[in-house]
Amino acid sequence: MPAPLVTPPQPHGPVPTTRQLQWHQHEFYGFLHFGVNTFTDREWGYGDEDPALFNPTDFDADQIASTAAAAGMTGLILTCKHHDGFCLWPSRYTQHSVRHSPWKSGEGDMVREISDACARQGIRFGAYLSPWDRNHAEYGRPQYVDDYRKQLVELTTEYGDLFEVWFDGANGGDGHYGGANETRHIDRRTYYDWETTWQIIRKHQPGAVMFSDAGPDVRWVGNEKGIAGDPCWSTLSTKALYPGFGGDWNTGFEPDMVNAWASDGQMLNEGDRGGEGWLPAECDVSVRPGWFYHTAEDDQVRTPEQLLELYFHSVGRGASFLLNVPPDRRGRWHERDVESLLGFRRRLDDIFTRDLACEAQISASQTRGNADEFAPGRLLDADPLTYWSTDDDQVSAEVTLQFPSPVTLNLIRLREHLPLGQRVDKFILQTRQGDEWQTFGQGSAIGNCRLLRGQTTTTTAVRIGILTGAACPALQEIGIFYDSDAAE
Ligand code: FUL
Repeated sequence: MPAPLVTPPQPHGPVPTTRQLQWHQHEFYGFLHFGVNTFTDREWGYGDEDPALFNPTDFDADQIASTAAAAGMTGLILTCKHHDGFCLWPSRYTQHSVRHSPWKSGEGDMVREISDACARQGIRFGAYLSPWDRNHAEYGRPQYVDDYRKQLVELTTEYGDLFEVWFDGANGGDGHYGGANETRHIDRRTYYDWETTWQIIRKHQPGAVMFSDAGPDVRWVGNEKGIAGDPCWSTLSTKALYPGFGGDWNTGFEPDMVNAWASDGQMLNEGDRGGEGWLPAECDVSVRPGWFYHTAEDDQVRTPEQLLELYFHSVGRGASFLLNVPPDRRGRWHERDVESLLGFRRRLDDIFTRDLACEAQISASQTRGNADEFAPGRLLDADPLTYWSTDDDQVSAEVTLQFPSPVTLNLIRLREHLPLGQRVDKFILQTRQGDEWQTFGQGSAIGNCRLLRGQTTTTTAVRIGILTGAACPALQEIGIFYDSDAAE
């Protein structure tokens, strides 16, 4: 007789869509701010810049993409158009583009070159298309929205698969606007009609997530410092961001981004346990003070150690780490930035290559239906489809790892099985010291990834206690590491 089938736990609360689940695996990827600002030394172009200014002297998409891959980035998001309106591809819907620059005699297409180089390096490509366009004569009127959508169609149909489409929130105000040189205000609630605009991406790039301050797929973390809240829930009270919305959250569509702007930064930073939507956070931050390259900032590049801190504060709290590394006037990543990126990657490798958990005997206070498919060994099999779980009424539970000989550790990683939602509220990590259990660390919220650093400890056993939760735990992974540099 075959053993009776043990049913998996029911999902708790909101759960990620397939595209969000795939995005969660990306964790660390790069941002490329490149355009006329690179050549004018500005952060926000006015829109009247001469396209002739754009002329990288030694552009090398492979230098950028191969360094990104070597640094552990899983993708690159390019500012195809920033607020100044200059398009890095020869868009049919503006004159303000690479077509009118001396670079490759107007025959160049930077979006093509970067997306192709990403494909060659086995990393993903994403597009940033600024809704605000300070060059476009029709900005503020219906014609511009039409052109904006056509540009989105170009980007989503002519450059292969995108993993993310990025909409920044800056909008309105003064600009060149085809020579009008005036201030134009838009009604944020209605002007872009985002619901219609987003359908373009859903239609042509169903696998791509869309980022804006409040989604629909990925939310802003509420600051540009690269720091997620502790805890940082992937769920959010989208109704608080969009009061009055009566739609269906499951479609992932929201009516507009307006209330996100007026929203509580803390809510974006920490999320909301009990929120109705799955809306995970992305931490965007630059490796330098500015988003665009400025020679004057060459000695202000973040160090590998600072990047590692950002990693712990973003990926380590269940969010993603979007690190901007701006190409310089040559059209390459500057040597100092490359050095930092590769140094950061070496640190990650040093820390994460040896997972001590794999050397332990693992047991649990309870296993769901005593079934092998939910056994604690699933925490160590590196398979994202498997997890340890307990019976429905066993919300508090614990897992113990027993080592054959003492190990030294100072970092523990936990992952929840996201298709079943965020279930754990509070957990504690302990190490065995003689006859006692000592607290190594504790926290609330696990989600995609939770990294907990603690005192360097030598021990023969580690215990993960799930103290409270909204439903029985479904833990996907535990990793135990030793960062020798942190121990010094
Ligand atoms: C903001 C923009 O205004 C900045 O220039 C930069 O692109 C940043 C990532 O997003 O909204």
